[in-house]
Amino acid sequence: MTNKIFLIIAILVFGFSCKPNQTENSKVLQKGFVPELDADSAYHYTAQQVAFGPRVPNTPAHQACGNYLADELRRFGAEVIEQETTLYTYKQQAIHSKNIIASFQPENKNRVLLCAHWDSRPFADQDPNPVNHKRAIDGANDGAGACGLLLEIARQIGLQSTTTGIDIILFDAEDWGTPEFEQEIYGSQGWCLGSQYWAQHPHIPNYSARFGILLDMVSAPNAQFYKEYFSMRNAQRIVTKVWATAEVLGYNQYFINQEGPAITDDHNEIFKYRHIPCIDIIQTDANDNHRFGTYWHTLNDNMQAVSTETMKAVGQVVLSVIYNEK
Ligand code: AHN
Ligand code: ZN
Repeated sequence: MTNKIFLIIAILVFGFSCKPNQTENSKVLQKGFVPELDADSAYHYTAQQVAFGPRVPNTPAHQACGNYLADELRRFGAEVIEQETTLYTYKQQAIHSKNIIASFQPENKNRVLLCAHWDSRPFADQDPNPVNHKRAIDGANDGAGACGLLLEIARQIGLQSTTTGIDIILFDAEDWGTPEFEQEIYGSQGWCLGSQYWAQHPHIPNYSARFGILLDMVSAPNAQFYKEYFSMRNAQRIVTKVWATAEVLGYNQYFINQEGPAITDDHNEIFKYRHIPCIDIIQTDANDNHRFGTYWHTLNDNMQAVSTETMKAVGQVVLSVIYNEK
């Protein structure tokens, strides 16, 4: 055998033997850099929001918290647009709404969208005690937790940039859906007002992104996230990627590999008007008819409903997905 032929054979044998025996899941995780999410920092940003009091539109707490969120996102290096408008509730009450849009690498055409709602519900209409039904909730898990996590993700992006551009949108006026005590009069509309507005009036004409991830109620202790129905229908590829990433990271007690219920939420507005495949990571309880956990729309949705373990799981999965996006 000549040296040349030997060399070619050696290269071929070496090449094939080095081909990694990849499982479906290990393909989702390349070796690239992924920062470590600091769950204590996410918890802190959550507590800061809750400390303003319920962030109900048309209240001073809402206005102050909106300014806090926009200022923090700017401090992390994002370009921030505060999209303010008047919207109308199920009762046709005018509310002052502000979507907060934070962009990293705004000139980059390849974009990923992360979002959550930052308002808190004006009614604890699921509270076990009916005297509380017209009181506003802290919304620690339902609102603040997801925004706290997105602030921490923004801080990480500011320290070490991703390959794609990232937009973080904090929607307002998500949680003004017709309360149960008034459903007979008004029907069941009124959710997702801020995202409906943004999706029809994006901050950039014809705005698009490769995909979107909505976080909603992602901080309760022992939360479980099922593959939500509309996410599967409209963005199955993203659902698969996110749940496979969770599995590789060892978070499959949170991210359950089963299909879940169909949920009215901001992701559907984004798909409907902007045609961006968008998933919803949202807690449901399979043992309770897939309702959203025991804190949901009650006065118990306070800082007790926030766990750094759950936030770490969700935040690390999201970071892994966006830092592996080339
Ligand atoms: C419904 O209750 C129909 N959708 C849940 C949307 C929501 C409320 N997310 C948080 N709060
Ligand atoms: Zn809610």
